[in-house]
Amino acid sequence: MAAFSGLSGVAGIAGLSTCASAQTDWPADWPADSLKAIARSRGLRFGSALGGQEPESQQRFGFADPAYRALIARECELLVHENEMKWQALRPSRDRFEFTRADAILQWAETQGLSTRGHTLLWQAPRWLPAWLNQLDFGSTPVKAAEAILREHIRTVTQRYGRRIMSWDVVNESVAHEDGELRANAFSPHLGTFGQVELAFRYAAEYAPHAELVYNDYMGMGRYFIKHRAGVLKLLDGLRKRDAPVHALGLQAHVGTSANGEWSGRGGEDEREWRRFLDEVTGMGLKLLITEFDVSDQHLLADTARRDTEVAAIGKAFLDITLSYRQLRDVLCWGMADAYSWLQVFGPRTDQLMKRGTPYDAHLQPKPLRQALAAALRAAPPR
Ligand code: 9MR
Repeated sequence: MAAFSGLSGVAGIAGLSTCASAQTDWPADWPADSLKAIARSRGLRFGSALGGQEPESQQRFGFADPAYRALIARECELLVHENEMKWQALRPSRDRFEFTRADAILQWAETQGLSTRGHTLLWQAPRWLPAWLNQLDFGSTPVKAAEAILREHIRTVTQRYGRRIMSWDVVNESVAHEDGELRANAFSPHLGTFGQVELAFRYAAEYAPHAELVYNDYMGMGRYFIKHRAGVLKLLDGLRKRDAPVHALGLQAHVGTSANGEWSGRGGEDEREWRRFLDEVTGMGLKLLITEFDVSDQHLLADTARRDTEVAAIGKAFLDITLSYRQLRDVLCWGMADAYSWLQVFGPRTDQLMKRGTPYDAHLQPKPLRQALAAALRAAPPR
């Protein structure tokens, strides 16, 4: 069992990954049917996030590992940049765009025949916007200035990639989890918290008329998300009433258990509430995507076998319900292997064991969660 704790954990995982990197072929004992083939047989598409180096992050990213890239190419037909298309990555300053890292991943995806989703044209929380924007003086005509900055960003990014990106997370996480209200940021005094969302979708439709335009958020099953779900419904309904060009809701699907067992929600009432939510969203004429699936095992017992079984069961319960909606066509994991998962850094386990919330372990060996994904995809009603 690999331990994960800050820098020593990073070194430990690095060692494991060197050993994994020696394998460049698909090992004979890996699953015969790829997840993308299983998904395709049901009219679905399967994919994953992939990240390159991120300055100042403790997280490890798999793009530099040939074995991990081979795994992604084998299992996936969709790809999304984990970080490289965010404002913080693309916009070192107001007057500069930096596309090198985003381009590299996109080019690799294309050589492998993968389609890339774009994430994200506006992440509303100030924490994930660049410091220069958070501190910006919008001048004497602030509404015009704010509109111009948002428009320029969306125009430049979408036009650079054109039809190479056919689906965009236009706006990410506008709704505050705690109270269901929209998040304030540097744009909100000038454009409004709702207004900036609407504008972002209008600009995206103007400059990427070919693309599927998605609102992406992490509201999930369970009581923990009651206000969050209500806030998302209110936002989507508001956008619809104003005829804003929104096509789909991205369900991030970071499922799992919290300390009080409330996070993921399993059991009758939680599942009914989740269906009610999905019914309302699809009732608005919106499509669904699973955009960032993984399972947090932060509060599960240490024993590896039991933990893996529980992780698979939590994941499968969520997938079975959610995949029953034929309006859902795309399923993406937020990373395919534990060594490269954000879960190791955000909310680590108190026993410092590596979290096991993705389909493959740190040696790139498949786990019960991979089987659960395969089974859920197989059981999905055909599209
Ligand atoms: O996994 C991503 C991590 O490497 C970044 O540090 C972080 C901030 O940019 O974002 C993580 O990805 C998030 C995604 O962009 C939006 N939904 C939640 C994801 C996990 O935090």
